[in-house]
Amino acid sequence: MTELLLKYFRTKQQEVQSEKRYDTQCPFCSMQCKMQLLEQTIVTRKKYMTIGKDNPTSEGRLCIKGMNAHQHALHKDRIKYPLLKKNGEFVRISWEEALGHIKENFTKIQAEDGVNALSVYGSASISNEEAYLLGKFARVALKTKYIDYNGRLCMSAAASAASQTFGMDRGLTNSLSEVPFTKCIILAGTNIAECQPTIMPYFEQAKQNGAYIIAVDPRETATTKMADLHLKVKPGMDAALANGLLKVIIEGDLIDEAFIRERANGYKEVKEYVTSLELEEIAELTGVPSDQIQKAAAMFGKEESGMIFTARGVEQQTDGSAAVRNFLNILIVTGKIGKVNSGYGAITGQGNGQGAREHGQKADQLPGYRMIENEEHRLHIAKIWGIDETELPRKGVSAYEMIEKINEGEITGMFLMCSNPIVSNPNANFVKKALKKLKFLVAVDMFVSETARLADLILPASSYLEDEGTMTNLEGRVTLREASFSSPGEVKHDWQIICDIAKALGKGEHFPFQSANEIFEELRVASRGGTADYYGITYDRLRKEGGILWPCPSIDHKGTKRLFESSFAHPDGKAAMVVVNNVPHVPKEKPCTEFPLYLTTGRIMSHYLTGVQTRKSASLAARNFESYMEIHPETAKKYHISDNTLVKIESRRGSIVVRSKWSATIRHDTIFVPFHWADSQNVNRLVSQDLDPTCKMPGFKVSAVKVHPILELTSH
Ligand SMILES: Nc1nc2c(c(=O)[nH]1)N[C@H]1C(S)=C(S)[C@@H](COP(=O)(O)OP(=O)(O)OC[C@H]3O[C@@H](n4cnc5c(=O)[nH]c(N)nc54)[C@H](O)[C@@H]3O)O[C@H]1N2
Ligand SMILES: Nc1nc2c(c(=O)[nH]1)N[C@H]1C(S)=C(S)[C@@H](COP(=O)(O)OP(=O)(O)OC[C@H]3O[C@@H](n4cnc5c(=O)[nH]c(N)nc54)[C@H](O)[C@@H]3O)O[C@H]1N2
Ligand code: SF4
Ligand SMILES: [Mo]
Repeated sequence: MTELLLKYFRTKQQEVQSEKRYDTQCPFCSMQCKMQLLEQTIVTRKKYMTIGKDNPTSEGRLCIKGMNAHQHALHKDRIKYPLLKKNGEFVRISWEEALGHIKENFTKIQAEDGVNALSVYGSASISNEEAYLLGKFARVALKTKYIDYNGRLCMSAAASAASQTFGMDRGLTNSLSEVPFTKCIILAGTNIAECQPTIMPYFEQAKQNGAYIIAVDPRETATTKMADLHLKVKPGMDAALANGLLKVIIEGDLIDEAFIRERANGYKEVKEYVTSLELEEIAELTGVPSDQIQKAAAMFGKEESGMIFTARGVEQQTDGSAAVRNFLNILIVTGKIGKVNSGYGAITGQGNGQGAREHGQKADQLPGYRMIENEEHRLHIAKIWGIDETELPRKGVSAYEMIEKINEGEITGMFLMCSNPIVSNPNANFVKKALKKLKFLVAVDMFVSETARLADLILPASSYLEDEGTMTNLEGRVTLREASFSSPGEVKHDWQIICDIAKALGKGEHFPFQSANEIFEELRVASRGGTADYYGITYDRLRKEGGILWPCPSIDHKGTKRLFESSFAHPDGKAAMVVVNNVPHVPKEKPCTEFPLYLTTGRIMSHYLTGVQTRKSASLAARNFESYMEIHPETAKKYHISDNTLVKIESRRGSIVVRSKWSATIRHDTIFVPFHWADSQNVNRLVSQDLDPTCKMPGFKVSAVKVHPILELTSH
């Protein structure tokens, strides 16, 4: 395929004056496909194309987003200079002026409203070096406890579940190379075919090798089509479904008794609870017929090996972390973890969704997956940062809770790097109103995103083509993203911006870095001895070895492909099973007379997150230029909605207008809307602010809504 494309690219070879190649990695999902940008100069014009490069994870494959990523990076709308809002308009200013404004406003806010009145909102789309530095910047340069990041909306449920059950959280417990050889796979709330397309051959090979695949999703997707059995669960009922599977496995004696005895705590309580449940009640609760629950449990239980993968369908729930823990219970009772071809995978989302949750951007975290409330951890990091432990702030609050604190006036300034929270946070109307109350908002972005539009100052950041650094992919494999393309205008790397601001605030001595590698050298040492130990990883090694799976505690350590082979990461070495109640602690919104349908949200192949980047790409935007609502034709008829017509969707929080798309394969009681569009198509205007009490994940996947056709409304 790549060869064919190259041939096409080179048809007018005689006219080509020069060709350059730039090594990089895709800026989008957690596969972190390695790629190259080809640049040809033809007379006075430059022509670009992106091709895949071989590597152990994506093996040279690219999906359409990767192939077209250069279209946004090279787009004319890139911000090239610092922009200051004056009388409602953005005007170009110099970096010196921008830093002066930041110093003046940050100092004033902290003097007037207290040190914690400044907040930092980070991202899992920045490199490990930048994520590490942002955490250090908040604690050392700003001295604020308020820092959190967009990964809170993404990986927090899976991360908290794995930490609680296994004692540590790395997305995949096994490397992808084992997937083709496993015998049974559960794909729960994950649409890998559209969200990590280059992963698919691992699963297709498994199927060819005879694996039985079970998918759990309220609608049919390109992923569920691959499955042998599709459990069309009612949105939000995965925890109860897992109880059903556990009940059949335990009562059918499909358990691994020796494994449970030697390697786990809490089995007795789980057994007691699930055996007290009625399978028919679970079928009723989950909408999955009991014979299908029995079949899925029997297939998973009887095979010698098996893997369970979860993603945001299970996790973005107000009981997301408990639901994941219940799927982990299934792995433990069947002994399918810590073994060859058996294990768990939380399919990571963003490019650095793994690494960015390990090095201190989270409200309660320090580098190396250390905890900010742990005295030993505080001492270790304070020493490396050259400050007294007492100067290190304590833990702050989660992303959405920071926005609540802005609304309450406790936080009055924000430094936002690489995220678009008014589109991505739940209860979007409220979020916009709250952010408008800030005295000073700085947004660091490549574009004037919907959130950057509200900022007082926008700082221009470099793209994946320009910014070197390490990213940790969904396997837990640390990779080095090379970058040699030069940045446009006065654009700077995120890490340079952080260092420059620290310097302007008089904290330059703690931020003397001249390259990403220098930051990585400090990160290595900071992570040493922590759960996510990167000490043995160096840029040299990454260049030679093409990626290393953490933990990697010493230079001569090969990295860790499979976790938990002899023990789990809790002090007693055992996994902690937990009883997960069918009825969650935080009640979920249920359809009622006024709001009769479930709304669930998610992604489509051609767009990425809030769409700021992919909506700029002509090729990607052409595939889907507007949002839509997937609805069952029978449900649509009930509400007088024809196919391909504009509809208004309303919840208790707000309303949006999108186009209808009939689909006979979605549940009758559920509609689906992707979240890649903003303003009147921003589906987060509908989603509730309720959070999972354990990990503070919003419930993006369940809201109660009503739908009306626009035409019928206006004809009244
Ligand atoms: N094309 C594309 N790829 C992406 C992204 C993107 O925006 N676009 N984003 C990246 C990021 S950051 C992330 S986090 C990942 C997300 O990857 P996924 O989690 O796979 O993506 P989603 O579409 O959010 O949700 C997955 C599936 O969950 C289903 N679902 C909805 N509600 C429920 C439920 O209650 N239970 C169950 N079992 N399933 C449910 C949806 O129908 C959907 O098919 O993708 C990454 N890759
Ligand atoms: N309803 C609903 N809402 C959801 C979800 C859902 O499934 N349903 N999923 C949630 C999930 S999983 C996620 S991950 C979040 C993501 O939510 P966001 O973080 O808000 O999404 P992005 O669109 O990635 O925003 C990134 C911004 O940073 C800019 N940017 C890109 N690269 C760089 C860079 O290198 N440096 C800088 N400084 N800026 C850069 C982009 O232009 C863009 O404006 O959304 C969440 N929201
Ligand atoms: S979006 Fe994901 S699968 Fe597609 S090319 Fe980029 S990293 Fe690879
Ligand atoms: Mo995500």
